[in-house]
Amino acid sequence: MSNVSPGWSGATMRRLALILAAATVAAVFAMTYSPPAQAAPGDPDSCLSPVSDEFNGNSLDPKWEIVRDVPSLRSVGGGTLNMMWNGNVDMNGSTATATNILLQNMPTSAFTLTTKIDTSEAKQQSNQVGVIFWQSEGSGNNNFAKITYNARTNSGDYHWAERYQTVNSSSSNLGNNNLGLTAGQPDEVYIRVISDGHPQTPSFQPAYSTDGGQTWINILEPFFIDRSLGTIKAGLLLARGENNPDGTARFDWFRVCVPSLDTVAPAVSHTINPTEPDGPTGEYYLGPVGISLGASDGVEGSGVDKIEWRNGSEGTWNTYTNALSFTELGDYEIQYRATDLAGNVSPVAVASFRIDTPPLDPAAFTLSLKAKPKKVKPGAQTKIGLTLGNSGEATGTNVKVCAAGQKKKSKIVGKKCITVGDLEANGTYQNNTAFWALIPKSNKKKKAKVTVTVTADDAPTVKKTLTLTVKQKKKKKKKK
Ligand SMILES: [Ca+2]
Ligand SMILES: [Ca+2]
Repeated sequence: MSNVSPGWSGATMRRLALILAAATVAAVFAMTYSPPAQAAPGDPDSCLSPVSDEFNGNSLDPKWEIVRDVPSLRSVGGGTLNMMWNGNVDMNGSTATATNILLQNMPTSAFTLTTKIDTSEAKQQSNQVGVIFWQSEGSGNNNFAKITYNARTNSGDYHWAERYQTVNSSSSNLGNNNLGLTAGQPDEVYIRVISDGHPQTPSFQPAYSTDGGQTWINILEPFFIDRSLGTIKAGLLLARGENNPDGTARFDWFRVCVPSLDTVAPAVSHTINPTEPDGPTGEYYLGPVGISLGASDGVEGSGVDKIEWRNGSEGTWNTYTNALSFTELGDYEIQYRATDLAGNVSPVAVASFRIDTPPLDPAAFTLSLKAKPKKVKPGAQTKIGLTLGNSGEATGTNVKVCAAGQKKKSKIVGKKCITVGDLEANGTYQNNTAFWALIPKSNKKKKAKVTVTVTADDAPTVKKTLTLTVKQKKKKKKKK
């Protein structure tokens, strides 16, 4: 295999190894075939093939083929297929003795097979219950694979999940094994197998779940079946009942999902972090805002292929991989949608939010004013300098400073307003010749005021008054 290009996937390598070992089909298939996206479990209404069975009614649907039928050890009732163990029988290597093996032809395209099993009476040592793939039986001609939940102890302490494939009556060198002892013996087990529909040597990835299908644990690597060894049938299996002659395994359903039969789009959802706007008024976010997108195609849907998103109602869609994070100020309308493996696209959903700056603290702006000279004669001018500080947490935006005189007593000459622009948090603005104030000649008073006003977006107005001393001529004392 040393000449194989390094870009080949592990599955291709294993498939090729199987093909070379079997030496039955052209290896070129393995080199040119790119499998479709694999199906995953879903909703019963969405992608069930005709071989699925909910086991309703009181008798086994005649669509099932039965190998070594023992009618007394099987029944349908109470919504389940009830199967009893039958001595020390098995399906492994040259042994093909298990009774009541139920089989149907599997789809030749990609599919996901899932079964739900009540294992509450499957807790004696070596009891095996699960799924079998079956092509043929006979001397040197045993071709099948069992994927089973195996109760390892009578005490209920341990179980394991196992996969044993037999090709031409041998189960050697096929990567067979179990997952090792796992604590406990659950009352309910799901077994699932995903096949990629390869035209010659489809792959089969087994997995099992003991938490109602929430968490799936792969049972070893995928195995491969050579179609040239016979039509691939699959169904249900019990084996190794010698310690549990009265035990029963109950199959709630047997579902085979074919992605092309899925006509139901995934359901989508999002979460936003923080969950509530953290701006002071609770109407907007200060940022950053995290958006996590999710999609579910149900228990027997074909599975979510991708989630896409964009900001706004136009533009190209981005494929979602990780949680999104936004920090820039603005109004957001995050549109998103999900597509399943059958190509069904969900309606567009929207996550809307705004990121904005907080209003400035009323105490954020500090303003000091200085007149030079401080004492001004009527008819003269004085320059007014100012120092503006921003001690708040937020930037002061569009900061503007304006000065106004006092009626008849002072007047601003020249520019009356100064545009400061943005004033950073903990920033200062200084202008020693900000304004010029004129004291009119007509002012006979001793004081004159100048009012300076600071405005900014999202900030309260700050006003400060500077009082000037008017230097009036001293009246000459009349000579007596
Ligand atoms: Ca059922
Ligand atoms: Ca679907």
